[in-house]
Amino acid sequence: MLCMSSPAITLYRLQACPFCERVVQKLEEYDLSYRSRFVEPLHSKRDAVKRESGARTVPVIVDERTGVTMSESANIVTYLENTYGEGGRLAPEAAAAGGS
Ligand SMILES: N[C@@H](CCC(=O)N[C@@H](CS)C(=O)NCC(=O)O)C(=O)O
Repeated sequence: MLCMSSPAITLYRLQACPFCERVVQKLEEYDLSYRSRFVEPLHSKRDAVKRESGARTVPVIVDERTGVTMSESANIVTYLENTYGEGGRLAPEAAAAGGS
């Protein structure tokens, strides 16, 4: 369930991971609040992320607003652009217009 104090977006990430930083940059560009979950550096111990996405690589994003769970940084960036970027279906101007 969503509530005001818990961000809709969770980012599974690793310190100093350039793929994760690409996603962070996009989230910040769109001023989206998100929660970071830092995964175990050891690949074999990444069960939490494997349960979410089916893979052990990060970044992984879980967006409770849309029900999307996704890995692969390039796909995540495209998803964020299409959803929250200019003209995106949940972009601020679409929300302000009361779009469905
Ligand atoms: N093609 C993936 C590459 C992601 C990737 O290689 N992430 C690293 C961390 S920077 C990882 O999780 N590698 C798996 C591993 O370390 O076993 C993407 O663009 O998201």
